[in-house]
Amino acid sequence: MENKYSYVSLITTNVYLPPFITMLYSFLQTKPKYPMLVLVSREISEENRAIIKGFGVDILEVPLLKPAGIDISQTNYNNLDIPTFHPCLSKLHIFNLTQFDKVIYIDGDMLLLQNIDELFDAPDLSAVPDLGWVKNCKQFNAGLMVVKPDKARFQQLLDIIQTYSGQQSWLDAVGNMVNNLDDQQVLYKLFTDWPTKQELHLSSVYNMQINYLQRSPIFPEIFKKIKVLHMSCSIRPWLYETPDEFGKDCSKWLSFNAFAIYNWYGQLINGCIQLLINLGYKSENLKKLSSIFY
Ligand SMILES: [Mn+2]
Repeated sequence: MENKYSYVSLITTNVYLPPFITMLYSFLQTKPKYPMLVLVSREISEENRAIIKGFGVDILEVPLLKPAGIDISQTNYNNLDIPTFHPCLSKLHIFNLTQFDKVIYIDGDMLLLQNIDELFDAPDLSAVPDLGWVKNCKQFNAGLMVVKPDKARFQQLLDIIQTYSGQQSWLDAVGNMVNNLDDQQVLYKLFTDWPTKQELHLSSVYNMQINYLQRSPIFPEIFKKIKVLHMSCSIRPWLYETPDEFGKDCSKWLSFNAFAIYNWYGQLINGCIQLLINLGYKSENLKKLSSIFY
């Protein structure tokens, strides 16, 4: 019998639709051999679900995964200023999708530049080592993951959320004190031996984080090889009203290389926002997005 494979992504707030649709559009441009399933939380409006489905993908509603102690009935999930609320934890639902033999998870802030169907041949828990955020950290970046869903493992991840959610801060995988319970922190607690499993370490072309590019001496050669670009830092082009405003913030810390790519991505997103508005998308306060990192 043929294996059941699917790409999966996640959206939990309506304001995240523009970058999400930009990812989806770029994904479909690569002519993937397998379908995409979009996980949505109940906060995603009917109108926005219809827009997502209009791209020919399936959607599946999932409950939000969150640290303990938050009253769901009192929470406005589009208000991302709640410090203890971490929508990215809901990404862990991918481990529960046992209707599939294997899934490839893709973050909504990614851009697909080339087809990546070959990753379905990669082993369970393949991902790209995350060398950017902490020196010598050999753990993975959870923006793109190859996962074989497994209910027992999903339960283990839920248990970890429960265990750590009551705490103010704890030691992360490399010994730093952190106070945010995000998807990566939870995954690192379970997959502690990942750094030593070389066979799971994918090439960085499958998850090239934008802030790495400014340090790359071989740019632009490497850009031609990149398959998936990850806008994984705090400057998000869609948060700015004008290119000038955006440029001012970028020039503080991004190299010209990264700025050029960011600017190009910003224009792509703006095009998608226009398309979405034509499809009936209500433009909300995009600046609310600044605290989302998935
Ligand atoms: Mn991301």
